[in-house]
Amino acid sequence: MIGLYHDREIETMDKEALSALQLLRYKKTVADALKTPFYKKRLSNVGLESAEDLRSLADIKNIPFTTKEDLREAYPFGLMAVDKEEVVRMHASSGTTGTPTVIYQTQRDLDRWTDLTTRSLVSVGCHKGDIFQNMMTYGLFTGGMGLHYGAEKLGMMVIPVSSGNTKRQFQLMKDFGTTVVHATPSYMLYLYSKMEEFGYKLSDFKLKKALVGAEPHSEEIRKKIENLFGIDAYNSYGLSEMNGPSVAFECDQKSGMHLWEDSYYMEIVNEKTLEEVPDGETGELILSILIRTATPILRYRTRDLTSIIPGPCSCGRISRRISRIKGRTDDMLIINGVNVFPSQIEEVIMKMPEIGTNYRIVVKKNGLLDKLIVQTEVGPSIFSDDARDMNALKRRIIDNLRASITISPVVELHEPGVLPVQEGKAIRVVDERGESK
Ligand code: DLL
Repeated sequence: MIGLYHDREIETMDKEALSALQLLRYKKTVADALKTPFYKKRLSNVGLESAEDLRSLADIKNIPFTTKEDLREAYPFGLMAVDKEEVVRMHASSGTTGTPTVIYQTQRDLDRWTDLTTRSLVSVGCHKGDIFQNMMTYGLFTGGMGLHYGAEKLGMMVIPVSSGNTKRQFQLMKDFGTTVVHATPSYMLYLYSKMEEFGYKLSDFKLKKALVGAEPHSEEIRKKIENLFGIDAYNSYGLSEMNGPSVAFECDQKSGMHLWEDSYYMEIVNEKTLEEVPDGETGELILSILIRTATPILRYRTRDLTSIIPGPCSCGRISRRISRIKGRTDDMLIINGVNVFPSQIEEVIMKMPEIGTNYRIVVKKNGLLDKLIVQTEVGPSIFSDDARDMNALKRRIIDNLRASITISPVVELHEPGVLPVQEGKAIRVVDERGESK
């Protein structure tokens, strides 16, 4: 539905007005950042002693990047830019190693984030009267609470069920006539695979939309979710350092995610040279948050690989679109010297209609060489005891994968429901090579 906006003025402002707003907000963020010991030192090293030293958006390039390690070193209070009494909420992300990174918010910071999430929900056609079942984890993770308040503000009825307890998810979906769900894409597929076992069928539900995010997924996975449930699925991107969900969100055109540029300043750089890349070229997404005073973060290296989609979107929104996240700079596997992104494997197997709803990539040492194993479930009607059928399918998967990643993996086929599932983000890659890789 083109022309449905939450805040038409901001969402459709012209380029000059947007740039002026960005500069104003960037200066304010620098002024906040200078109140923290961390940035005071960092910025004075490059001669930025006051916000007024930032004269144009071009000057942003002189600001040093901020990394996850920087945020860890600043734990717990090194990046708090307001009095502790002003802070009303914190979120944290632990990642896989050690010290968490912490983000603080004032009430005003939260209000602005909420407004963005409302905007995102409106952009995919959600409205007052929708029943919103929030299957993302509530807690220090931002996925649950992040969309919760935006949905309430829009007037949706929120079912704050959080993640897990699949049987209960079905019961709530049926009894309350859920129209919109928010979940990880892997959980949506798992949900579908369990429907029959728990005694439900699609006609029990009134589901129309799924908002999926928090983990990488291919266009094939989106299509699978849409086809299995007979609904629309929209991609939602965010990270806790930038508040959480609603950094970038697809609109109803499903042609890339609008990165809300009035609230985040984006750059896409070559991950090695750290120079900006042209539109359309893939690089690492660098983000500065423009709408938070309690924890300002400038030029954050997200490690996420994406590109700017050139040209305007037919929905009329000014914020430029980024492509689906293609991987992370740190998730590339090197298998016997060949670079492989897990997303390449997913794209190939999920295109094949025989493949079920779950898969896993395992890498092992086999003597001096690496061994790539692709374990995948097959659809319930496909799995058979006939070894010839299964071997023929394996052969086709191997051929398709070799055409894309140039190496032949070992393929293991499994019955539906056999491979492990996570309540939160899916763990798709298990690298068992240890230090020797
Ligand atoms: O995952 C925030 C979020 C919650 C986003 C709910 C969307 C929906 P973190 O736990 O800090 O925050 O993880 C952030 O997850 O840097 C990406 O690598 C990945 N990620 C998030 N959304 C997507 C997506 C939340 N749509 C990290 N596609 C990010 C691919 C995603 N990767």
